[in-house]
Amino acid sequence: MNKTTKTPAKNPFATDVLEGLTSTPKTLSSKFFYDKKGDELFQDIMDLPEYYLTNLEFEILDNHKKEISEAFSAQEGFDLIELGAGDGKKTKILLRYLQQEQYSFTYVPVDISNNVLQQLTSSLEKELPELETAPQQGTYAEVLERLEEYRSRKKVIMFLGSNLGNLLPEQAVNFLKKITAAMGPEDLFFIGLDQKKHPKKILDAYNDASGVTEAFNKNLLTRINRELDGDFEEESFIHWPVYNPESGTTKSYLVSTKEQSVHIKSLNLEVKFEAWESIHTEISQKYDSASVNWLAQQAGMKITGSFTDKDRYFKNYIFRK
Ligand code: AVI
Repeated sequence: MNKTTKTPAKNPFATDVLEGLTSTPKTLSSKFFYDKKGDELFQDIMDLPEYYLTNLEFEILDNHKKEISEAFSAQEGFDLIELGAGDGKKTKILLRYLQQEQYSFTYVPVDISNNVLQQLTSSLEKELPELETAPQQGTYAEVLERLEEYRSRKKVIMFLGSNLGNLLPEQAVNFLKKITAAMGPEDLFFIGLDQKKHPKKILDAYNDASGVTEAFNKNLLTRINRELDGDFEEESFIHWPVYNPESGTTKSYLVSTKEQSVHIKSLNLEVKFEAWESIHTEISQKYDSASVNWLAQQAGMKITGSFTDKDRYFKNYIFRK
């Protein structure tokens, strides 16, 4: 008789938590911030006075929409593929302008969250009813593979909000290499990257006075408690972001304020914390011209244009193959 062993379906969150909390030093991955509550908290972060990134990118797109649209345009029209589309607030500036100026294009918003995509499409139906949209749900990796399908005309791939900064340098290069591989000679990659600036300005953006970013960071613990049957006490951890002006890296931590043990039932795991031991949860990289040139070169792309605000705090770049 044949014996079949059934392997339990892999849960990426469980795998990541197990690996991260049994490593030294302890880590958790920021990609798991974004459950329903995390999506809402990130929306609130974007409205914070300290979180300058969103408003500045909005302003850059608004001030330069004509030049950006001209760079995007192609005689046969183009597909505008946005990775991590979110609520589309910033993109709508471009979409509205492109439509008003009668550019021919299809908007392809990509997001891992079906919920986010549905909200975006219904708001677009109301605000820009004539817009041609083709939403795609999936991880960046899945969608990058599917980009093969968009070969019939020019592709403009957009990646706003300094989302690249949440990847470790090696992951960021691999991600960009995949984008390059999906691009033809006419295609563009349009990316927004937060720049190095006064360390206090950066630190304040990740340590807002009202505590929204703290709740966003701690939501990882709540998620472990809910989804993996854990017993983290959120009040026994503090949110602690640090910025290194040399590397341009902001790192966020959760620091245990006492010696404690946490039990995560579904992983059959007991995690011991020394007093003041940390869990590293997020990296938010800030860039300068040397680091952006390095990234482009590593990925096999050229920077052919850039747009910024009056303080040069944030930049949007056009990359080509
Ligand atoms: C989504 N990402 C670019 C944000 C950032 O700035 O790194 C996430 C975030 N983390 C804390 N505040 C905002």
